[in-house]
Amino acid sequence: MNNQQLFEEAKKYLPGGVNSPVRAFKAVGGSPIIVERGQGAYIYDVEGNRYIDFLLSWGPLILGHRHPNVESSVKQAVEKGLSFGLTNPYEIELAKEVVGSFPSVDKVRFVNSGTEAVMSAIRLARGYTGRKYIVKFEGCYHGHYDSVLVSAGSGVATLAIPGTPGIPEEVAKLTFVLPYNDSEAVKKLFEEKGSQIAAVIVEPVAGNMGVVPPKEEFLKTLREESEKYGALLIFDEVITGLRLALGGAQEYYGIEPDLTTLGKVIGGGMPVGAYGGKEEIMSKIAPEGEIYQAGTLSGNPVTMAAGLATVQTLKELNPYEELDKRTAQFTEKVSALLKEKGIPHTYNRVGSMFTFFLGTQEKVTDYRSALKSDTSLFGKFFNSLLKNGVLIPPSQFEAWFLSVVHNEEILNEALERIEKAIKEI
Ligand code: KE4
Repeated sequence: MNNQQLFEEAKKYLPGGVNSPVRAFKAVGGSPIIVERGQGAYIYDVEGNRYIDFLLSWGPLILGHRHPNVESSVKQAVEKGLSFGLTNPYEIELAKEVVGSFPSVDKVRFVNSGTEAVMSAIRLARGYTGRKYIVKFEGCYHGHYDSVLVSAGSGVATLAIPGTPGIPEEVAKLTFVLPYNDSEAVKKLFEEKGSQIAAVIVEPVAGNMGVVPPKEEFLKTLREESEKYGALLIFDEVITGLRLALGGAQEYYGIEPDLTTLGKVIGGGMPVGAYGGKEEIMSKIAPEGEIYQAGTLSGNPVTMAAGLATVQTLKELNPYEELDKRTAQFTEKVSALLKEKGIPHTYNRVGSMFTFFLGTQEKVTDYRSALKSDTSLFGKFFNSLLKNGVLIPPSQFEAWFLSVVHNEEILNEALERIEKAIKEI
């Protein structure tokens, strides 16, 4: 069966034919591709079409598809069994690596998704502080956990409203939503409600409204204000952890949070999440402390083996400077191609994560400015790229990625294909 037929088949058994909404290509139109396999910088659909992959599974594949170190480590683990429900050496090894890479993390707990990491970190923050309110930022996504799947209320610092049916307003009302990069709004909210706030959670570099870097002072303000009022600062580094640096955005910007959530890269492509922080806070988690959190497949040996091989390979390669340079050159060239064709756009990049916002030339510094982009033009761009063998995220408001195997030759081929795609928009 071809892509279309398989998608029809999928729709008989899976809501919308997918296991995660964005995969249905609703934001860009057209019928989604069904992926048969990946190799290095490429993925192949069931029809055998090859795409240069800038989606990279939404972030985990910083080493590209099927890196030999990861694959052999997973094979070794599989030959010993898939799951034991008791502690195995791999999870101890990976915990050691995470603690070694993040100075702010004395102890870490593995879970099975970024959502689960965020849910657990917020419960821990509420249990540790005895407070119930949390703060998040418009345009930031922290997984599909009720307390963070909320939208901004009417005013700036008003209580949130449910982001989807199924979330009781009583739950949404325990979350404040502020504009990203708005330090004044942060100071004002803390002045009014600081003593009731358990935690502030932030993507230190936003990836889910498209890439939006933190303004000078923003992260510092969050650190100072939360410190001042006894709230915990949670850096959601599910995307940025081991992406921007081995120690994530907190290393990159030199700001230490109280808790960190991780995912994606630390599982090397296998289902994973993690949360960690200072001993003083993490010691409150069961069975050491009383705040409960658990999971059948947490610390799964095959997942841990994939993550361990990924982290160890990143430590060997230390690819961050080279990735930063190569991505800078690549994005400059894509921008030149768009300019040549007279397509209005702006782009943001931090290290090897970046987003082109089409149809707008206003710098994108928060969710409101991101919304100024032309999503139907983006849809045309996406589908023209796909037809020319280039895969980017099927939504304007996501991050594109490079991997260590996106070498000069592949990027030059990508640029030729992008140029052709732009001409065909
Ligand atoms: P998961 O539960 O999807 O593993 O992680 C949730 C999450 C938490 N925090 C951040 C900063 C995230 O970016 C995510 C998940 N990212 C999206 C795409 N940017 C996942 C893609 C999808 O939902 O299919």
